[in-house]
Amino acid sequence: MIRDPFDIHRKNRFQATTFRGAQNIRNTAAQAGVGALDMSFSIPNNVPNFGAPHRDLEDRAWAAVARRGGGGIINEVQGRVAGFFDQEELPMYKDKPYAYAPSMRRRTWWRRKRILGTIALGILTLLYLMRFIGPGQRRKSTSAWSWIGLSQEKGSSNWDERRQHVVEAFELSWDAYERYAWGYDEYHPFAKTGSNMAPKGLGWIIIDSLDTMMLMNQTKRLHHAREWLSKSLTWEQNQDVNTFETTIRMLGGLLSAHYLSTEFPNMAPLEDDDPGKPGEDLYLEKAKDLGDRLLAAFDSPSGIPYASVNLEKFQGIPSHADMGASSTAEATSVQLEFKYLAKLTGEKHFWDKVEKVMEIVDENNPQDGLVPIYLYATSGEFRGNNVRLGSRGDSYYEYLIKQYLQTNKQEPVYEEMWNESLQGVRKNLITYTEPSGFTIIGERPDGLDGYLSPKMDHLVCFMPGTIALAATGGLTEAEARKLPGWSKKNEGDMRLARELMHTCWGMYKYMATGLAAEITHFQIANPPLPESAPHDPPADFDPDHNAKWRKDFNVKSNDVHNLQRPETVESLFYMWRITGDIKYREWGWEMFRSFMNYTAVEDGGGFTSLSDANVIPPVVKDNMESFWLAETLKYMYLLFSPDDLLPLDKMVLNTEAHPLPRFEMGQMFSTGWKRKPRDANGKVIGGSERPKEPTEST
Ligand code: DMJ
Repeated sequence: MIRDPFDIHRKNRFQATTFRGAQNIRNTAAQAGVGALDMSFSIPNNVPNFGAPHRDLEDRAWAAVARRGGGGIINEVQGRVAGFFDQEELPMYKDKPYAYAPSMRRRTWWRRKRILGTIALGILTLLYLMRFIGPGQRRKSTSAWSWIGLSQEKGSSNWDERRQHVVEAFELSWDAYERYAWGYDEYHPFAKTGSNMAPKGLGWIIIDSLDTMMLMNQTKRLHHAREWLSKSLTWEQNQDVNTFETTIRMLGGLLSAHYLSTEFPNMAPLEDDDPGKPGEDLYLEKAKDLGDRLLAAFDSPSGIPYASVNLEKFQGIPSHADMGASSTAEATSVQLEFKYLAKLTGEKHFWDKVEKVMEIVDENNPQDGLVPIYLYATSGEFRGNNVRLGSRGDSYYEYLIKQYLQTNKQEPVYEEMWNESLQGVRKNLITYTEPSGFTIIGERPDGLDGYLSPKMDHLVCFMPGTIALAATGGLTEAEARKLPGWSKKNEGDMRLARELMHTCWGMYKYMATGLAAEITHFQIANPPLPESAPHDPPADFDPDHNAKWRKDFNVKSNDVHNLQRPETVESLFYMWRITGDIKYREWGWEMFRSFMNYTAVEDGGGFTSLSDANVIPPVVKDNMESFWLAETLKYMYLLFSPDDLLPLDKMVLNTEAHPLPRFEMGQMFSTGWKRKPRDANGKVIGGSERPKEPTEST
């Protein structure tokens, strides 16, 4: 039976029984035996910022501990995967000619140290020799893809089968996590261990995966996850967490699980979440409890959220770096989640707090709609002039258009801001590469009057899909073209989306493993070509290593890691749905094959990030990001699914790929602010009275 998540009667009942404010919930938790923890953790050092690719120190650390491929990376996964976890023994992929012996596995530091001297020479010799062994010689040459039934012929694609192979990859990843690191926040597939980000864990991987399991109809696995949620998950922990990451992954994951399980109860159906059953509102109760705690981050002098929040103390904590400033993208990419929570619970303060952030940002009057990447929670002012659509900037733009869509296009202010920003991107950040003319979105580290840095984080590759989504509102291009409002601007936006998609795909084609680097640099003219310049890049990427197109691309040694990121396949999914061009599906399939080829871990370890994706065999990083399950595999699955699964004109996916419904604002909600009028120079008339933050050089 389909239940209306906005059913007023049910909502009131839910509020009355469950939502009596944070303190009551804490009491309830205490009565239920979910006591507060006294353990204190040194944070936020152990709270990772997964969004920041500019972690040079960490990159060097990875390089220092990295092992050359093989030890855990199988060059090609073989043997059928589906169902093997039902067996007593995990498959060992024994038929793989591993480049690395088990002795290359990660060891305890003291043991490594002790043996390092004696084996260093041997390893170096081995690595040296490996350079002369072609990948083909390290692979089993036949039936390398038998387990996914791959046809090498392009014409014989069976998308249902391909989709099923994505499910198998999910099952392999999940079952490895379940076996080796159940309940932990982080999973290290190579070491086959887990680690926590809070004393009792935050459910980082479990919660981020809930809706993927629903979509893939993983009833048994979902049941286990729910059991963990109901028995082990508590937010009552003396732990600082990153406000944004916890919102998009945990709050977003719980809310989308609530949405899918109520709106589409046939997806991985469970009995205990049926109406009237004890687990009926489990996801929502956990979401509400978490939302109350996270909201403390907004108790700053300006209303801009602090970078972190202590869950138990309901206390916001400024960033320990960046002069205490928050990341702009982080402060402005929590709105979808809190607005939906407000709609579900009827608690308007969730809405008001996150909406206020948008007003403050706009009052700063970002030049050409492009925001510097830091924002002070104290004064509400930007810090520095660094503008980019990569880390710390990215999802500000994404959430402008998605906020417009979430409330069924009833809040034109966000569409206006999106259009202004996209125009600003065209004017200030778009240029073309040399000699082949690929379209890129560069960065302006010294502000819009400074130089254009021709680099793109992989994170920027959310843009092609988001531009297409904004141009059509989630309809297909063919449908949107028939609407009266369709204009030359929409045509231009779709062209830009296609060009950027092509460049993002080039970032994959450039790499030895076929998996994109964290950051790609480009060759451009001096001065950079303007957006209006003619450009005509090759349609195909010639595989010849000396092909001309490769001259336009460059990946630096610090940037060769691949963190299983989703942005490109995310855009491929939108581009496929919106344009219907089969090539986007084919590219997605090729990407999936590369992940299977180069990131699978032996002994049923699942899949891992890479420290170096530009050598074969690759260097492993020994970490599975939660967004591998939440986003990358989900977008693969959606890309190969029929188009009516999660229709794009009915929902929005948050920046962690958690689907949330579009909804009417109704009587209770409205846009609580207006843009200040600008003068002829674009300056806000009657600007903010907030005190000035001391300036510093950045
Ligand atoms: C995800 O957590 C989100 O997509 C976020 O907006 C950016 N970084 C990661 C994935 O790369």
